[in-house]
Amino acid sequence: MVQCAQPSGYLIDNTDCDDSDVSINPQTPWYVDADSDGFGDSATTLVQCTQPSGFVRVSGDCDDADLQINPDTTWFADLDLDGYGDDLNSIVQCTEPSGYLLVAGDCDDLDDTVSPDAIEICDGIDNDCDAGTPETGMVSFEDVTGLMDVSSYFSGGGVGAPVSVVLADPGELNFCDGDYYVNIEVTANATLRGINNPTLHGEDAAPVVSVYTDGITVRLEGLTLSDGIGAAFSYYTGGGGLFCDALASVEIVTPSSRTTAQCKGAGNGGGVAINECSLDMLDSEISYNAASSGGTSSSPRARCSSMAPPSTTTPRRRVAAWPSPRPPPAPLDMIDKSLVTRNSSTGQGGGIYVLGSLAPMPT
Ligand SMILES: [Ca+2]
Ligand SMILES: [Ca+2]
Ligand SMILES: [Ca+2]
Ligand SMILES: [Ca+2]
Repeated sequence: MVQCAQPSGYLIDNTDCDDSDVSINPQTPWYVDADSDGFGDSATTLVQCTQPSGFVRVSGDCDDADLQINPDTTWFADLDLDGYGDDLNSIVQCTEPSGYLLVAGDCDDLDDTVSPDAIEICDGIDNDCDAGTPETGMVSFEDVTGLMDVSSYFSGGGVGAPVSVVLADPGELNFCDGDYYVNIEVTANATLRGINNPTLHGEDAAPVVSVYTDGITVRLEGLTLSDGIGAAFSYYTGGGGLFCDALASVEIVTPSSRTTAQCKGAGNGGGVAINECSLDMLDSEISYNAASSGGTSSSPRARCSSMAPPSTTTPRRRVAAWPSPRPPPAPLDMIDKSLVTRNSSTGQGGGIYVLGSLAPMPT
C-alpha cells in the first residue's frame, strides 16, 4: 500500500518472510537440530526470517547428538539397579535424572533378580517379567546359598517309570504346577512345597515321600501325593503317600491349599504310615486310599491293588549332599482341620496308620 499516512496494521519494513506467523520475522532465532529430533541446541543459533536448513524454532535439546534424548524423553526409575526401569515410575525431561534409565520393563523394581533378563524359576513369582512364561513342570531348591533350578532331577520320570530322588540337603524343595513321577527319600531337614497344586505320583514303585533318617523334620505343604505304594516296616507295610520309619518329625501343613495324600499304599495306612515318627497334620486331606494287612489289597483302584517292596534297584539321584544338623524329633502328634475320608482297609488304618509313634493317636 502506498500512501503517506501509516494505515493501521502496516509497516514501512517489508522484510517479514511469513506475515501469517507473528513469531517469525527477521529477529527470529533458529536452533541447530543435528539429530533431527525436533529440538535444537540453544548454543548454536541463527537469527533470520526464513528457516535455515537443519535448524528448528524449538530449543532445549540437551544432547543434540542423540535423537532419543530431548525435552520429551521419558526416564524410568531403576531402584534395584538391574538395568531395567519401572514403567510406573517415570519422569519426562531432557537431562538424565540420577537413578533413571531409558529402558523400561522391570515388573519388580525392588528385586534385582526380577527383570526381562532373568530366567524363570519355580517360585510363584514372574521372574522374567513375561506373564506368558509358565512355571509348569519346574522344580526349585532353596538353601542358604539361594534358589536354584533342579527341574532336571524330576523331569525324567513318567507314567509307570518314576525317578528316585534322595533329598540330602537341608532346604526347601518347591514343585510348581504339573505332574511329577517320583519317589523321594528325605534325609535332611526339608520342606517340600507345592506351588499351584502340583501332584507327585509314586507310580506304585515306593511311597511318594519316605523318611528313614532319625532326628530330621520334614514338612509337606500344598502337595497332592498320588499313586504311591506302601513300604515295609516292622511286620507291616503301608504309607503309599508318606512313609516315615524313623525318630523323625513330619509336619503336613499347608496355609493356602491342601496337602492331599491320595495314595493307595497296600498294607496298613494307605495314605500315611508312621513308625516311631512324630506326625503333625494341619489342614490336610487323606482320602481315597486303601490298605490291607495281608498280601492282598482291598484297593478299589487296580493300579494300587498289589503290594511292592520299596524300590532298591533304581539308582537314587542326589539333589545335594552334605551333613545336616539333627535336632531331636518334636513330640507334636496332632491332627487339626484335616480331612481323612473315603479310605478303606481290610487291616488297619485305611488312611493313616501309626505304629510306635512318640504320642500315638487314633487312626
Ligand atoms: Ca537430541
Ligand atoms: Ca530395575
Ligand atoms: Ca527388578
Ligand atoms: Ca517364577
